Amino acid sequence: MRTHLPSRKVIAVLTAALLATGMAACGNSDTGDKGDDGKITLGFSQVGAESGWRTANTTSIKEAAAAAGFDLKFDDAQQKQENQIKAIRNFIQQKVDVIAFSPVVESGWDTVLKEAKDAKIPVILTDRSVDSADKSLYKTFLGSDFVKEGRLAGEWLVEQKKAATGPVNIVELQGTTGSAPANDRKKGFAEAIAANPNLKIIASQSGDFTRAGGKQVMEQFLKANPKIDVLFAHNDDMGLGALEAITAAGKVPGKDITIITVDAVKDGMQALADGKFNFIAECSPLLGPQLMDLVKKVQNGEEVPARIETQETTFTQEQAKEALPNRKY
Ligand code: GYE
Repeated sequence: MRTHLPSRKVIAVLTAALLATGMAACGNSDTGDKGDDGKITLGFSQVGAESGWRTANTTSIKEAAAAAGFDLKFDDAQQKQENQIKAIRNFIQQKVDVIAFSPVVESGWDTVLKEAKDAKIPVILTDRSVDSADKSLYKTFLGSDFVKEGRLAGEWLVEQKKAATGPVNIVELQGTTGSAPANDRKKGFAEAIAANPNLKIIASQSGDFTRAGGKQVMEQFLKANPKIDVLFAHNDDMGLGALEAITAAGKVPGKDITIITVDAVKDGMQALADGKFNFIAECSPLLGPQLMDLVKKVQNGEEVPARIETQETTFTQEQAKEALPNRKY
């Protein structure tokens, strides 16, 4: 019987292989290793639960992550940037494979994004963007063009009021102060209505994207301004809150005051179909499937486009009546 002792060469190869395996196990995110269960771990920091849009967005993300077989670590920041920064730091510590988040405000992210980059964890922005000058701090931004939404709302109003000979008084309910959708929708709307000097924004204040905020600020607007012709609300929820204030003030929403909003969630579409709202610029919250696709690509080291824009439309009252029965959220 002959026994084969391993040659020196074979031992050297085996040792090298063992070392390589050991190294891979240490550097989870470096090597694309997916942890013990082989699943991709995604850390997601959500803004909060401030609106119907946000609830639909959270559902979309949770469902898509489950369908993709990811291990999702989900954190709700309750509309606070400090909570989001904490959550991202936790994700870094836990060595998740990919971090995705919807930044509540635009500014103040460079430090934590740099920490993720140093830890070699790719970051994807979804829904809202950041104003960081260094674009290498994140891989891509998936979301809507908020300036366009504001512009579409303004253009519709310009068309409606083209015969106006006197001043048309507009009040504006802004979204969360410092957030990309509030900044951009305000900008797009203002640019569009500049086409008609009769259209004037006489008051503009944040209602924080919530129904309660919309109601409260609209009450103040109504007290301070005897003649309000138009309300532009940066989302459906604030518009829905404002409806209560308008009705309580003895005015008919959709008739005495023209109401334009953004989002097109089910409750907003219902108000539009009922004639209480007059126009909605759509903003889609169903970002989950596209986001998971990007997570997979980024995890595999594939190149992804720097910006992916959501496809959206607008709704009149008639169009809302048609679309409502099939509206999922
Ligand atoms: O329009 C609003 C939500 O960031 C696009 O946030 C999102 C906005 C959405 O609270 O309803």
